[in-house]
Amino acid sequence: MTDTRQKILSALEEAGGAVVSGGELAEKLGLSRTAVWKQIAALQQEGYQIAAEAKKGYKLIPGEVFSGYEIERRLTTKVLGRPLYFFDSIDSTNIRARQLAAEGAPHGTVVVAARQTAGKGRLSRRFESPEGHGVYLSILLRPSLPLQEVNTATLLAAVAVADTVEELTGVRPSIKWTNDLCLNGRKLCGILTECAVEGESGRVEYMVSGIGLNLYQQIEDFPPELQKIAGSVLSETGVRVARADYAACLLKHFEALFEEGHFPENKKAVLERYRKGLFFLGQTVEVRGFAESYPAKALDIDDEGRLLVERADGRIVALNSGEISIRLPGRHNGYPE
Ligand code: BT5
Repeated sequence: MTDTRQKILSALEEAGGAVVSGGELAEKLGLSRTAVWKQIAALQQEGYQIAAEAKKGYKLIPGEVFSGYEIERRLTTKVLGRPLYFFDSIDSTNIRARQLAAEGAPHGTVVVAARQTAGKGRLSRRFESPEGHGVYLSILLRPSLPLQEVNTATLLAAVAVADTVEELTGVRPSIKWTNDLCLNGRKLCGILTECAVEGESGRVEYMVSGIGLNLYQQIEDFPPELQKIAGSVLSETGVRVARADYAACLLKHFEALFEEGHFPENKKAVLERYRKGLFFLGQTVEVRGFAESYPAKALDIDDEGRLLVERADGRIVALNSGEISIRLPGRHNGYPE
């Protein structure tokens, strides 16, 4: 957003909903009244509701605007979101972040969208990302991490989202291994981490942590096949907070864990917080692999972020997320996998 436009917006905001005359704005900014009017029209185009009152001036009508500018003005981070790319609509923020990575975009680059037409879940599943209902965001990281640490880095994202929802609503979602966040058994958030690895050295070139968070849907807004399993922060807590606040708050929490905590030096602490958030440890779950499905008791997460389960014959196995999905007994209504 241009400097002049920002100044006009600030003047309208400072007026707290009162009318500000065009002449006053023009004088303050050294513009003609026509130039002010053009800037107001541009602000309206960007989504701000501004009423023009004949012979009086302009007033800002409160309302949520989700844009790159609204996120950036709330950012408290040093690294994440600098730079930040915002799209009203895009195929997938993960796809865009990977393209940017290939073009040399720096560590900390963030891509945010108000809507995705091809939001990706794991194993080519689809993540519903409708306009006006959530935040879809990807963070590009260029950590110097060995490949085996990438898995635990993905768990960090779940802790950061839980911290965010808790800060903004007072309610902490639980984590369903590996990376779904749930409230009242409904999935609010999915996380997809993708990475590029150099073949010879096994060095991680970059990773993209993609986070999709349902904020405002009511259950009937979800497609029928998701109505028993999905929820939004609003449907489960009754709290509605602006999407720009969520995006900025999420980047703050992610940065606190990843940058300030110097991941992986703080890995133990991250894993501890992750474990605390998990909601089915100690319970019997159904493990569904490509080849077989079996009941097992969920015991713990190991230091690589794998789920340790005890099979009926007493054998303890460590499960990787890519190959396995978990169902809770009694939730065969299609509980999120
Ligand atoms: C995930 O996969 O949940 C990871 C989703 C990651 C989405 C973010 S959005 C920003 C970034 N850009 C992308 O393109 N992706 C990332 P998975 O665990 O495989 O779960 C997918 C399954 O969740 C689907 O098969 C549905 O059953 C369910 N699902 C789809 N959309 C949902 C939604 N909006 N809310 C809750 N559940 C959903």
